[in-house]
Amino acid sequence: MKILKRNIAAAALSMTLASTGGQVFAQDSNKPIVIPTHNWSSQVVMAYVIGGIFETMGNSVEYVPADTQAVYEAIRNGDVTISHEVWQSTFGASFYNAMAKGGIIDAGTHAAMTLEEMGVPQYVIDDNLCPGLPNWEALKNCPEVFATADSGGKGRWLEGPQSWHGDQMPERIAGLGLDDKYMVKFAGSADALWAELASAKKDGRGVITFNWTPNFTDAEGFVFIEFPEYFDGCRVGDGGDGACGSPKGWLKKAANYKFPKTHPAAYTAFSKISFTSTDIGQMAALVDVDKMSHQDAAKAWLAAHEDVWKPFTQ
Ligand code: TMO
Repeated sequence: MKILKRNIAAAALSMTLASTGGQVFAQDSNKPIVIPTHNWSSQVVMAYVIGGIFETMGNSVEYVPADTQAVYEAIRNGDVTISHEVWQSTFGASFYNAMAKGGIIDAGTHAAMTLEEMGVPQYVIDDNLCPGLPNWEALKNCPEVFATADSGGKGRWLEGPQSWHGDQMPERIAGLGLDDKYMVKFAGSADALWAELASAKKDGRGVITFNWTPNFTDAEGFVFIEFPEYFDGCRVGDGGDGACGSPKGWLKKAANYKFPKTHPAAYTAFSKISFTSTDIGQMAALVDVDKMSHQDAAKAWLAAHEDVWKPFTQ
């Protein structure tokens, strides 16, 4: 009993209390909050945006480049503190696999709805380069429109880096019975997708690439192909035949399970953070259209949108 009492007293003493806007927080640890950076623009800008928000609250932050799938295991183990863009289609499985092992928590969902899907630039539809698009069945009649020098006479799907999806797109092509007419090429980077879209537009030629929304391309117009509707279990990795499109999905935040305890004020702010499609499109455009560095883009975004982020800290 005596020992128990002493422990409680010690715990009470070590908990310095701070008050913000009516809420009382135990003070955040001065250990850095570790934020991962990945290989698409909005994610990196948002890393610095959220890090900047934490810094205004007196926290220290650290950025680490991280693999987009392995990061959930790193968060579970505590090597990385948060993930601020958990896209359902590409990373939902890795997130929930890590959660099932214990150590990673769901820290809420952004307002933005997401889609990560193959599609074509708006002019492909407007100029009727493949009549019947965006319905996927139209693809059967025009592989030659999407053929390139390296596609062996088939139509080419330019997929993102393989670390995002694994073999889902080759498996989908097979599942849909399109494999005698289409092939997949993996891009080395997001920038390679944007370079190919720019080059195809200059020539007015047909092109199919992986893309997603929210993104900077929303402003110009990008049309996602409409595949058979997604359902749980339709992918080859989940036991299905792969003949389905991507889910109209969520965008979540994740955290190591100790983060609410070590940094209660920062965690509370992180749990409130909810970006819209507009916010995320702006973050990407500052880099991919305006050609700013990720850090400068984050600074500019924070300076211009205090009305959006200040309430998360209150
Ligand atoms: C994860 N991503 C937004 C690139 O599809």
